Amino acid sequence: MNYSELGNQMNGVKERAFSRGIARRDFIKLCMTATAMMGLPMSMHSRVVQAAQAADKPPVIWLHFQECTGCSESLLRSSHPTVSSLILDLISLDYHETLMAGSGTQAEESLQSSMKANHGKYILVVEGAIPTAENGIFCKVGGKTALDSLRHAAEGAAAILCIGTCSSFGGIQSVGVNPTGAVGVREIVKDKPIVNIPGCPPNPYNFLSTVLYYLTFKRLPELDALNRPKFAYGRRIHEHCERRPHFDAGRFAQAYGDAGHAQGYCLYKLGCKGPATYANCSVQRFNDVGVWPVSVGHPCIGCTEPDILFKLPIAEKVQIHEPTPFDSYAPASLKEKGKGPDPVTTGIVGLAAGAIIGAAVMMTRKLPASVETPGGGNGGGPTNKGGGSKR
Ligand code: FSX
Ligand code: SF4
Ligand code: F3S
Repeated sequence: MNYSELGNQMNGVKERAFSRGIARRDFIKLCMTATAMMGLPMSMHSRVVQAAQAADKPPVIWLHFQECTGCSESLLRSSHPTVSSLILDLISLDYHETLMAGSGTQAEESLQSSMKANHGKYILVVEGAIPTAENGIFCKVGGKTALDSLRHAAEGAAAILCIGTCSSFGGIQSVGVNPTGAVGVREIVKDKPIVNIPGCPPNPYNFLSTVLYYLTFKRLPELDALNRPKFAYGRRIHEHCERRPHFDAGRFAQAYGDAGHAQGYCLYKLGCKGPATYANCSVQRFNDVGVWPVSVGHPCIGCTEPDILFKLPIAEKVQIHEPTPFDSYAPASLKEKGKGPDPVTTGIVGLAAGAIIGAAVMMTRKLPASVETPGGGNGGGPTNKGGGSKR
């Protein structure tokens, strides 16, 4: 599908403004990016758009436990508000402790009535780990322990989305001696489909794409062995890193602020965990300016990996499994001197091996201003059992 065909297709979709004021052009861009992120062909874009416009919004109950609320913050405080706006338009957010206006008894009643009215149909989003030591007394909301609240809410959920590494794997409060016995949802709930969207915090696009996939196909996306959507966590960061040509050429920053660091050399010797971390940060990046830890000179600390984040020292080097580059990488000699490899060239050449994400993201950036799009509500539905397949 070329730009012109896409524009015609979108102009043919019934125009409807989003209640939160998302411009039609932004709506197209978000859906295109999400479609590409999900690894779907661009021809599926219209299906994603239709699902995003459907009238029925799935009820969502969002619980907070042991965490810093950075997951909600990163989603809601983005410099570009359309991702959060779209998410909030796609779902019916019945309960979210940090967003809802009500409090105390009123909030508790809202939670209980939504769970009762939507039993078996709602999506449960969990943010934060669950303390299990001493019957979970270390985290209580509304007089109930997180442990009891999770078990009760999980009972009537169609599926559970764990946003962030805390609810996925236990996160920072679970490391070391773990005095509160903090664990992720998967250690407690065994009989519901669970999707883990780790990251500390995770990229909002990964959450958005998971919700859109669910709305579009009425099932959960394919998952890896850690219940992470393969479309977002199927590859190691190292595979598409803009510093990869330097790694392949043996050019490493040896210390923060040295000449190699300043020139964008590989951060492996500073402890970068990219070679062992499955995530799409190097492709999808964060915020409008498109940064991610490695792009601003900090080694990846493996925040999507249960056995790396806060468990391996930042400076410790991980084992390299693939010392030689794939044929599809941009040659290391591209910028032998100067600032380092061009990230766009590296990203696109690297992605030619299988991902269409980069190309589609570039496409959305080039979308002509004249292409407009509708907005609207959504659809929900039952789910499958998700995944558990190997990476
Ligand atoms: Fe955990 Fe989320 Fe890290 Fe914080 O709430 S994944 S501590 S960024 O924000 O749960
Ligand atoms: Fe990029 Fe880190 Fe791999 Fe170096 S080790 S190429 S900085 S992901
Ligand atoms: Fe986390 Fe590493 Fe990405 S630290 S944000 S997985 S670059």
